[in-house]
Amino acid sequence: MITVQEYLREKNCESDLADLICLIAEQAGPIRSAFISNQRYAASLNTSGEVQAEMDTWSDTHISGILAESGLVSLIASEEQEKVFACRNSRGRYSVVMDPLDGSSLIAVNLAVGTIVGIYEGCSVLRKGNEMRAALYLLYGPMTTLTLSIGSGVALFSLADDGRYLLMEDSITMPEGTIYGSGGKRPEWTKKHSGFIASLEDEGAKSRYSGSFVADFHQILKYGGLYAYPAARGKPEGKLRLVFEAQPIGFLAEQAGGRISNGSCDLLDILPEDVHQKTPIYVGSRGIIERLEALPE
Ligand code: FBP
Repeated sequence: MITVQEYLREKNCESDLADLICLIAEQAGPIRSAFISNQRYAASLNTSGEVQAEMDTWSDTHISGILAESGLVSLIASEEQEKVFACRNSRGRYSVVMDPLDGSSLIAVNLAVGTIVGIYEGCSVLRKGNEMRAALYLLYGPMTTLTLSIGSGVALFSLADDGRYLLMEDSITMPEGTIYGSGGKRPEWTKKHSGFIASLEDEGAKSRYSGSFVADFHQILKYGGLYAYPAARGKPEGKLRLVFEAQPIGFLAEQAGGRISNGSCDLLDILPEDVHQKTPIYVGSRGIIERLEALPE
């Protein structure tokens, strides 16, 4: 079983990008260890007006601190920080966008949560997702796993007891599957969304929705199907963030042969106007997304 370092070398990944990816992956240990003493909600709101969990702010401060000291990063944009952070005296080649702790509402009930990261070359974060240089997520479930793409397919690594990330699966392809998970309140779903979910259910699709985007996506990556957090009546922008959540996950989905959409077009082609911009999200098997986009509004 090869390590993530060996995998990145074999893929001729630039050494500073490989160093950055491994540095981020190494934070899974400290983050997992912090769960036990950070179970409550903080008294603060993030820019999206959501109450921050203690682990949201703990992970944000921890990862941002590590990145700022690394000399590899020039800009950091985080779901938990209002402003984009410019790393002092850094000639770092990369800019990082991140959701430091996705699914934080599940920590207190001990369900799988994760960290989502997108990496761009250069010093700007308002970029189209298809310009991403690499994307990854750490999943804190029964195992700690790293799902990664540097633009040449998707690979899955598992954290071993000795701290090494070992390759479990390479060149992952998302199958056409039959599971679905949809966020939002059903009475507030649009007619198009309700109809589409009903059509999947009529075909025998099974519901799988945990409340953690990264954990639910990981299931879709493995078995195929659909994760959706749609627009709601009177809330056309949906809930999740384009830059921190949709683009990195979308980059991985499309590297595995899947697709990401806002219901009518590819989210990786959208240029964000604001780092905290929200968007309806549909991510999953290519066939399912193309069927959705072919439907009239
Ligand atoms: P954060 O925890 O990073 O804010 O993520 C948002 C999120 O928790 C997703 O992980 C999840 O899919 C969704 O919101 C759950 O929303 P809801 O509680 O409305 O179903």
